[in-house]
Amino acid sequence: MDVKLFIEDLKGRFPNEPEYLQAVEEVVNSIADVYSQYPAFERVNLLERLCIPDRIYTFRVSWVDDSGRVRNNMGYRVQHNNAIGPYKGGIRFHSSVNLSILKFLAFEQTFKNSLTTLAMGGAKGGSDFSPKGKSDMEIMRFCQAFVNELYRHIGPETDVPAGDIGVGGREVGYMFGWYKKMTREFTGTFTGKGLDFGGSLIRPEATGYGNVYFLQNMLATRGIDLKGKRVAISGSGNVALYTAQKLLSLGAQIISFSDSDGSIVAPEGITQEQFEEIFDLKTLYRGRISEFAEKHPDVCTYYPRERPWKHVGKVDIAMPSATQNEVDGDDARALLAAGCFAVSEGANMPSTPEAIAEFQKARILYAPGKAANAGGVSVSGLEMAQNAQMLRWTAEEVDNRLRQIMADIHTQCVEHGTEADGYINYVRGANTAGFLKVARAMMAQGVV
Ligand code: NDP
Ligand code: 2IT
Repeated sequence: MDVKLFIEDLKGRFPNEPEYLQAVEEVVNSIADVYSQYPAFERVNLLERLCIPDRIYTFRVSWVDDSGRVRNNMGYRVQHNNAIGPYKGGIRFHSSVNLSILKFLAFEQTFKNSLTTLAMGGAKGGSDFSPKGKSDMEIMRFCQAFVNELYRHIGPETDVPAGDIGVGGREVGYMFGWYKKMTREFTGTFTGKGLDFGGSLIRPEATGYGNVYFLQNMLATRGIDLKGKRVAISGSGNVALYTAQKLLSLGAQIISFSDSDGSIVAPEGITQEQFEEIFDLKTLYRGRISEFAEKHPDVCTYYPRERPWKHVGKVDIAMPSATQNEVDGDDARALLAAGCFAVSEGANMPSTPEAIAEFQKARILYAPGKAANAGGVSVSGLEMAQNAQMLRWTAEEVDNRLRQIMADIHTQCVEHGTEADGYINYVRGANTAGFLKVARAMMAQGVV
């Protein structure tokens, strides 16, 4: 297969979708060798069918704000691939959302879900609606208007949405409520639900905890312990906060957080008490990270409009947990110069291709999001299993299964990504393992 020709063709057909093309290019480059070993794949043009989503729904979402004005946003659901299970993936509400971003996320989700060992296909949806500064009732009306269009296309065995940026327990609750009203059915069609109506214990924590478990597996390959390590985190939402919570419990130091307005850097690390203050600030009060810096100028410095990476000083580990393309080549070089020897991605595609090349050239431990952040969707899969059984498992049981799944994902990366010199190329490993399962299923199911 000619990778260059393949990518050029996709670029010609989807010229205005840079994030989608970036995600596809990375995967296609790393599976090209394996793909070529199976001529049967090429005969049925399997790769193209795997890269182009099965279908995309696009719709207008009209809702009424608190002043009585009618507002219009765009809504989308990208159903990428359901060869190994029902479509599954989160919903993102953020002003930056467009089709390119949701197509990249749905594409990545397909490989990630394949790695989880569970039966889930790949999807993603969302809207350019920004929840920031909206009242609770505005959020509710928006969620209802969004689901009023979406409900026809989803279902417990069809497509199961969940949270992502800007969508947490509150939004999932409102969407589930409207879905239930429209369909007159109580089913596990959304995951990340409240604990009283079918949600799974550990789902809120799962992405952050899972990323730390994956990191521990990576560190173990070099005999390194987390205790005392200095960790730079970006973001301060669901993924960032639970990553920090787990890291603190294991004795690591948290050096930074960020949000879309700027970053805080605490050179001596933050205490458990300070973490709890940040947790409440972001979850209970929906505040800005700058408010913590204003209150604690002795603990940290605030860098407005900056990402943390160039300001963290000496650092051992980076866990980008905000958004795509938030670590560029310069950031990667700054992290390496600061002593960083491991990067484990909580966000989806946070590192640019140039940054990934820097990490791999330096032979540091580098885990792409589709492996490292798969804990969230894994526990979503466990929530689906519990809903289907009408049962709820204990926190301990879910957490143990999560640990096992992250270990299994790590094993798959080692199996498919170990290079001749022993370096584990987690990008190649994750892409290859994720690809092969979906590819085998597609081959078995014919051209559909
Ligand atoms: P949240 O909405 O809870 O938090 C997102 C955080 O990232 C906030 O601190 C937000 O700041 C910041 N952020 C968002 N967009 C930008 C931007 N364009 N520039 C700078 N900062 C930004 O989302 P999650 O924590 O759930 O998601 C974070 C990342 O993790 C995303 O990439 C998501 O796709 C990924 N992910 C999430 C999973 C989950 O289960 N929730 C599972 C796997 C991956 P602000 O508040 O200012 O917007
Ligand atoms: O990117 C992701 O894996 C998520 N946002 C979680 C998706 C899910 O269905 O739980």
